[in-house]
Amino acid sequence: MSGNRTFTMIKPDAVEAGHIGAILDKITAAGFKIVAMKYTQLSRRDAQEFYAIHKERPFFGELVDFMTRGPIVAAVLEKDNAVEDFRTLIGATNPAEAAEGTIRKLYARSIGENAVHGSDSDENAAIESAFHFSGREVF
Ligand code: FUP
Repeated sequence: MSGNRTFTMIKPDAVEAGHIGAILDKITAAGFKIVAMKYTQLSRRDAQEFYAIHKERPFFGELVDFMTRGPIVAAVLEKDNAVEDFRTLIGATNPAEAAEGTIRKLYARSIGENAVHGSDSDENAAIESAFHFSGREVF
């Protein structure tokens, strides 16, 4: 089993569509405890830094436009094996390929506007959590 924390964002598409409550329900019903959470909006510089790994990809400009166009919910989640179990709960990046019952299958519109983020490793979970939260904001 790997680490017990991961980082998530409810993305602008899902916030706009009014899905914050339903998505948080799915997350807590799956056994994740919320140990930090905020309603916020990314600046262009924030989004460029957060997604720096994708900066050479053709979709980078659209990704930054999308992630900055409205508010998001950022949260740190705790559960045994958090990173892997949360990736299972959200489903594939492309909602067309996401398993039935996953958050992306239920709420995502497209590969670009895919409702939620989930860290892909323990190392990135720690980096992404520290990007959004100071130590005293995480419980
Ligand atoms: P994931 O880890 O499932 O969030 O997916 P990636 O890290 O591969 O991609 C990060 C974000 O880039 C996705 F959430 C949406 C965007 N993206 C696209 O817009 N097009 C693509 O082909 C791949 C990713």
